[in-house]
Amino acid sequence: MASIQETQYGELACLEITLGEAKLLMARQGAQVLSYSRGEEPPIIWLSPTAQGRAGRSVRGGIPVCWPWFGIFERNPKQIQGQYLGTDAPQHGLVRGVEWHLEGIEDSDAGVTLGFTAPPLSADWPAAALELRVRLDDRLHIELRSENRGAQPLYLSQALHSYYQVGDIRQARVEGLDGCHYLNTVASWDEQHRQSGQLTFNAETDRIYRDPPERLSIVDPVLARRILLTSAGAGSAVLWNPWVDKAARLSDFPADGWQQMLCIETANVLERRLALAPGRSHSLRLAIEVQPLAVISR
Ligand code: TA6
Repeated sequence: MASIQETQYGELACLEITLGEAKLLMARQGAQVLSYSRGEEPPIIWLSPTAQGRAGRSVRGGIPVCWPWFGIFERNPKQIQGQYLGTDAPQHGLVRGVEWHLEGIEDSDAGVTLGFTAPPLSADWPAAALELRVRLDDRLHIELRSENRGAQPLYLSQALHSYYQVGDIRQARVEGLDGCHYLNTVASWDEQHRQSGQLTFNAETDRIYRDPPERLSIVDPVLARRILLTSAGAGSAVLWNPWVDKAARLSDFPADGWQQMLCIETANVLERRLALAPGRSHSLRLAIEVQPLAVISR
């Protein structure tokens, strides 16, 4: 059975869930995972050392939920833009900074599951329901379920904007994207590229991969571990590291923070946006597992 404690992170009401050697910190605001660690190992999910827990603002790090659009609103497909009647369209959608409702907790020896529902969105967006289920066992499982509660087709883009901790981004690599098409949005939103081999990092990286495989890995020789990501329902993967210059411009982000983090965002964006018929739903799923890297004997 898990231990579940109410706690605070700055202004935010949080839950600290401990199950064996695993520890998870979640904010009710945004149903945002803030941190996730196992035993004495460095955290798996990165939380900025200068992050603030402020009401109404997403915390820098963890797993923010981007919904019902990803990224800059004006970069989204016209069907999505046309659905929103509001005047303020914040980056990454409308649900990161609002209080979600904890529907229930299922706890057993095998693991613990928490279910959250987002508050009804304003009349500026079509009728929809959004749920997040987080399960902690020997892995961390996340499911984001969107349902069209209206009478018209519902278009949306979304991401689990996960910040992973690495020992040194300059020595880390991502396996699994070989052959995938991607946009390098740092340079252009129009030019398609194709990934060749593993992805390594030596500059600001902000890429949208199309049709990624269900399994991706972050190989981290510094921390001697592999973070294995298994997803379902994701038509996109966004890989982001701000590097030196952008890190200096970001809120709640220390100057050298770029060295220890990498975002791999499990997503459906751009031409992989969702189109839900009335009454239909979609689940975006992610499982996060850590494995020791086999030390290659010299
Ligand atoms: O997912 C990558 C990205 O869109 C980056 O371009 C950067 O803006 C990042 O998200 C962080 O966005 P945020 O609004 O959380 O500062």
